Amino acid sequence: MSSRRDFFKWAGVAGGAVSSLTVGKHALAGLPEPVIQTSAQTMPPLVPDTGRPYNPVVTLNGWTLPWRMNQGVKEFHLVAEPVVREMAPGFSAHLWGYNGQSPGPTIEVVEGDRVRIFVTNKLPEVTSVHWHGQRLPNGMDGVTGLTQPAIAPGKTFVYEFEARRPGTFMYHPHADEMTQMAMGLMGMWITHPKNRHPLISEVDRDFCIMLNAYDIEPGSSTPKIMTMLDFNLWSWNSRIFPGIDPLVVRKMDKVRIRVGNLTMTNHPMHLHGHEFTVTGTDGGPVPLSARWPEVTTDVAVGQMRQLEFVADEEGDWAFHCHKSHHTMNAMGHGVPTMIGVDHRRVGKMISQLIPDYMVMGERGMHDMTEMEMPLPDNTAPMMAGHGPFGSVGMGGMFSMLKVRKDQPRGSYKDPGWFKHPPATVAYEWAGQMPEAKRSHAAGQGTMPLEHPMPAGMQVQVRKPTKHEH
Ligand SMILES: [Cu+2]
Repeated sequence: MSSRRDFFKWAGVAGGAVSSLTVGKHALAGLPEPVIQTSAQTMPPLVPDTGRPYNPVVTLNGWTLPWRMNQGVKEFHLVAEPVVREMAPGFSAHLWGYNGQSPGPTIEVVEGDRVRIFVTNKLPEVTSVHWHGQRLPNGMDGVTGLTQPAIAPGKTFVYEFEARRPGTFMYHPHADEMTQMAMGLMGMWITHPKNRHPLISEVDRDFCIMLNAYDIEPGSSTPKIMTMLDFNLWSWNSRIFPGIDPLVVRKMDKVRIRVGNLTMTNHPMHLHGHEFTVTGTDGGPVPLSARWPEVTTDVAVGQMRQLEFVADEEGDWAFHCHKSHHTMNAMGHGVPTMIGVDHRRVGKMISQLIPDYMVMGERGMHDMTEMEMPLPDNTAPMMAGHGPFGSVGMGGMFSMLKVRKDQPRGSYKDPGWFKHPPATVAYEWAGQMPEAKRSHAAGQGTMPLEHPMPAGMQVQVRKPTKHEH
């Protein structure tokens, strides 16, 4: 639900887009009242009704912060506060965020805008806001102790600077960062170019994804803040699949996806069915001569990347981090590999002692996606998400690019599952299975070993069960 306060007047919904706001003159002398948003739904783009028109971004399962114009200055009010974030249906986390949500709302401005941001601290400890990647006066950079005093609980600070260069940015605290970022305190910032820019294309759809990660013990709801590497929830905008909305586009739309990474590791972002180009990084637009096509691009910690492509293939295309552990939800890692182990007998013995005991993993882990295993309350299933052909077996940093030729222009409504044309879906072979033939080259490498291994020697490899630092 969003609270609409007196001097933020939403100018109505038109064509799936919300117009930005106009503000009563009497209030301009004071602090703008904060706008709060607690719904985990993707909010329609906030179309500006002042200044240079631009095609606004869509933050998946998030929203854009309304502003007011005050004598030529764009004013925003951020409130750092504890929030409850539904990370997926049936699983909510107690996080820290801004204006009711983690991550905080996306801030969207135009190059050359004079911006004033009021930051109120409703956290139990000091904070500050660093405007990651921006050109600004040193004293506005938001590093506690270095460029400003800390914002004490209950206090409000004012940041003011000109949005000097266009691009994708982030904002996050620079005070007890380990705690505050582990708790979800972060957001994205988009600066649109002032004029047509030779290196920044105009696109039909412009999506924002903040990569973040949490360590929340199954059955609990507050992240462990001391975790350095072994996070168990890998999220986009503090949501995990199947809680992440699809990226819905119309066929032949030019699409931009902006990704920022504030986790503790890198994420190779992989798109199916299309090639994209990285058109922008933290430092700004990439020169045309330095661009190349890719299907996976790594986004390292603290980086921002802009991926662009024309969505010219219809379908439901997976889009995900390619680290396979990052497309799973809360799980313990101290589990040995059980593939090939027949432990039916021991399973039977244990279940006499523990009736709910379940043998798992002896055929791989896909069974986990279909088992109705009893989970503690407030726990996301490890791999889930139901597709048209059964369980998708994914969690974490996973969603879909849904390309449809009949998707209305500007509509982000989920069109449902793709209807595949006849004879275009992988199918089961129903004929005879021929005998396997041995390759003639078997056993005759081009570089034969001088002392060949004794016949029948086998090596067993087991993944370590603990991360060693
Ligand atoms: Cu990842």
